[in-house]
Amino acid sequence: MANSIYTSIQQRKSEGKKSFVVLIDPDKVNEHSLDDITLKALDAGVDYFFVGGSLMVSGKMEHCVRGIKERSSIPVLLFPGSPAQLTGHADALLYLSLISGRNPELLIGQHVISAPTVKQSGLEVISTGYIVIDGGAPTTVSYISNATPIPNDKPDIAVCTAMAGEMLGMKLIYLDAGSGAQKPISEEMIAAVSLNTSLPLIVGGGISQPEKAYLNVKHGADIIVVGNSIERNSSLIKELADAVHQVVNAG
Ligand code: 1GP
Repeated sequence: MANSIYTSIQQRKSEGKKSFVVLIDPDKVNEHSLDDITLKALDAGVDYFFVGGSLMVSGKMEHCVRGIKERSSIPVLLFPGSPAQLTGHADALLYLSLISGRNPELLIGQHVISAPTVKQSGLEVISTGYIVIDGGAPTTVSYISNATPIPNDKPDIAVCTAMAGEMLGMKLIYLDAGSGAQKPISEEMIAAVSLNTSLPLIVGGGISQPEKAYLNVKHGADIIVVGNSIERNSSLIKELADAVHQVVNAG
């Protein structure tokens, strides 16, 4: 199992480069919108696609991943809400453990059940400490996970959770306010987590403005993920990617 995607993420971080990710929910796209999003993503220099969601009703995961791969060379990482969303057609799997929650199924239970399938898939597996922050109102992830999100005004809890994830050997930290969050994660919380861990830091949930994406990377996020706003207006892809890519840190 090659390590090429994670190596590229680490390399970009060590060079101070910021990455922009378009999140695709297979329930929300069709052939036409996939054409549109992949074209715009290629034009904007999008770094990765994430594909998945906390709840998927269509069962179109594999079809969607293949559709993206046929249309672009941008790496595709699975961001699965459950083991049912696994497909070997992607380039890598964010192997998420919901370390902000206390639901044992999402900390380790589903991993045990899916471990043989994951191993056989040949996917590059990237162990990810998944930290859900209160986005101002219940989101699909906060409801489905049956786990309390971290209050958005408690950066210390997020910091300690991320530190624990790093010391447990996780390779990425993902701070998520949940898809369509009313309130994206504060720059204060992003800065605190970034200062206290050395892992690449992914931030997503409720980001709709290029200015917010810019501020997030300025405050230490390495990878910005946007889904909902792009589903509503795909022209945002270029503005968001440009806002993220304009920030380069000194390593
Ligand atoms: C959700 O972080 C992602 O898990 C992206 O959120 O859909 O609100 O952009 P949005």
